[in-house]
Amino acid sequence: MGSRLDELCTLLNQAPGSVIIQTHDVPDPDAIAAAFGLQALLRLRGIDSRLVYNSAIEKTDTRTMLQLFDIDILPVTESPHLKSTDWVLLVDAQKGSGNILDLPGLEVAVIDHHSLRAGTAWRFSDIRPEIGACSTIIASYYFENSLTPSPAVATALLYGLFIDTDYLVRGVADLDAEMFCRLNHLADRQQLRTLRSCQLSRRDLALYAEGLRSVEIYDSLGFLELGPANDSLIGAATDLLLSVDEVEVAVTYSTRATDVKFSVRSSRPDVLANDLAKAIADGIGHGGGHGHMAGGTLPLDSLPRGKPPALLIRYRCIAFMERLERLA
Ligand SMILES: [Mn+2]
Repeated sequence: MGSRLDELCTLLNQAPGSVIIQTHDVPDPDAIAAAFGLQALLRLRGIDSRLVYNSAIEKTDTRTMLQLFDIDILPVTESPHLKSTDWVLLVDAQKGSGNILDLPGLEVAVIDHHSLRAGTAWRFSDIRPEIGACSTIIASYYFENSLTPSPAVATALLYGLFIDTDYLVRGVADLDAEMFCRLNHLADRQQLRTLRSCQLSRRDLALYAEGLRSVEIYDSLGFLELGPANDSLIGAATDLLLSVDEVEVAVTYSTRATDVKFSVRSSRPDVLANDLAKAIADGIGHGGGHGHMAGGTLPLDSLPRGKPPALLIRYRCIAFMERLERLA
């Protein structure tokens, strides 16, 4: 029996055109690390690939990763070479999840740690929702095949693992902990400190300051409203809100040019963040993620008239919590 990597390489060796590794839109450190780690791994097996993402890289630490590790990833808009004969491998995302652009090529393979989306056929799939970071799965492909990641790949994967698991406290599986130990031997500590020290921009800080004044808490449910902010900042603000003593379920939202972006965190085992995200977006947008960490988007033109997002989101969250209590 070959390994999963063997299986993937056998498939990709039949590609009629280029192999493209695609992350979800607005890639975060875990998505970038997983794509970078996989590209280097495939190269060890003689398979060349190109990295592509859609939209923007918004966070300063994610941008710094590209420089620090010399990661060659281009936005779709700067990738005119994309063809319908390409084979696309998705990392940290799945087709149809609302946060991934459909490229001209054929999506043949996926490696992800989000919950399985039904109705998509893959020629290779490794979807493990119980794992804390996609970087962990990529790291395991190295060690299972007795391969050693380069210091740059190990450091990137370790940072991706840190960010998605909130420094090993959120959704950590045994495999995450094991890969932490193995990557930790190989990673560059100074580079990790560099990344840790550039997570916020000054503009982010100003948005935070304003957002913190908006916090409202009802029982264990906390709300925070941010000005027009990027996805990563919205996620980070929700982590901060969850760290407030009384708050066990945290919801942050931000009204932007064309949509309302929201993020959900839950430390309560009976409240699944992804279920709450789906309830918030029900019929008007997209929502999903993990049990501890989720989010979604509501396009502005799909919002019911006369109901400001702040009211709509509060109403839907409170209704969700009441429904849970009735079922309990
Ligand atoms: Mn991830």
